[in-house]
Amino acid sequence: MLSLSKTQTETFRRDGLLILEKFLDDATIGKLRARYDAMFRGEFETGVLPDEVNWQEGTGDPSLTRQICNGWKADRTVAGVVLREDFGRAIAQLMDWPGTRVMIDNVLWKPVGARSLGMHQDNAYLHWFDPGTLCSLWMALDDTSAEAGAMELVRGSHKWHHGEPDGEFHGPKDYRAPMLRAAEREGVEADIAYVAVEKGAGSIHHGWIWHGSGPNSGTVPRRSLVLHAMSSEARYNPQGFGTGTGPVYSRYRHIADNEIDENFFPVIYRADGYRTPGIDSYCQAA
Ligand SMILES: O=C(O)CCC(=O)C(=O)O
Repeated sequence: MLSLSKTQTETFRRDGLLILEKFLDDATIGKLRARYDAMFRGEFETGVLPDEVNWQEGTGDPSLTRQICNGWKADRTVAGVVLREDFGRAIAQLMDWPGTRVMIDNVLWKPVGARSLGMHQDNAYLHWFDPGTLCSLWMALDDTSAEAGAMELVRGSHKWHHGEPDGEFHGPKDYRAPMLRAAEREGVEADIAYVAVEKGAGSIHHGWIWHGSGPNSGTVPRRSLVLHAMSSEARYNPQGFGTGTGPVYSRYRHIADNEIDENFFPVIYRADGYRTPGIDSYCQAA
């Protein structure tokens, strides 16, 4: 059960991030790892394809981080973690939201020798919904270290200029360059927090926090699962459909209104006790 103290909430509001102690048990981690093997082989348990499949065995570039987005739609073991109510409650508490919806999950696997992930601000890609802000829970499925390409979060950078997408995400030569340009513009030194934690631990970051990670020069893979959440109140903003990740995720729009359909972006927690109907039985079927 993930539950955050008042002090952690205050720290999050000041720094835009929290490093968390272990909150996922080893049995769950073992099951997730087995599902990662299957998904990157192209085996999708529910028969539904994830929204983005950026890497598959046999065709994927071995020097890149393997990535699948919205694995919860394809695999109920992943769904059982991503759709947890306590995760939604913790995020709503930090962001002062009435509730929490899943915007996207990331199934990530950075093997030994893989290149970096470019530093970016998540919200820069999200003009297609309003309020276009995320809060993300990053879960380590392996012990992580700076050497093995741990995620790097820049403390306080959620209060910097809100920029536009800048640079490559997968395997850029200089993964910190866009963030360093932003720091120079602010006239500050970047204060980097490494998410160097044991498996089952992780971090939470605000959608305007600069983050990314270096190459995996260690001896173990770095697998992780990320829940990127938006407010339960979020609505589509059609003016942003053509920008950032809009072209992918606006395909679930209603023709008649700007409601975001819960079947594709489920409400996992709301202060009045509401959760999207069916998600608990969907997860239990795993
Ligand atoms: O795992 C990483 O290094 C970066 C992941 C990321 O961009 C995110 O969780 O928002």
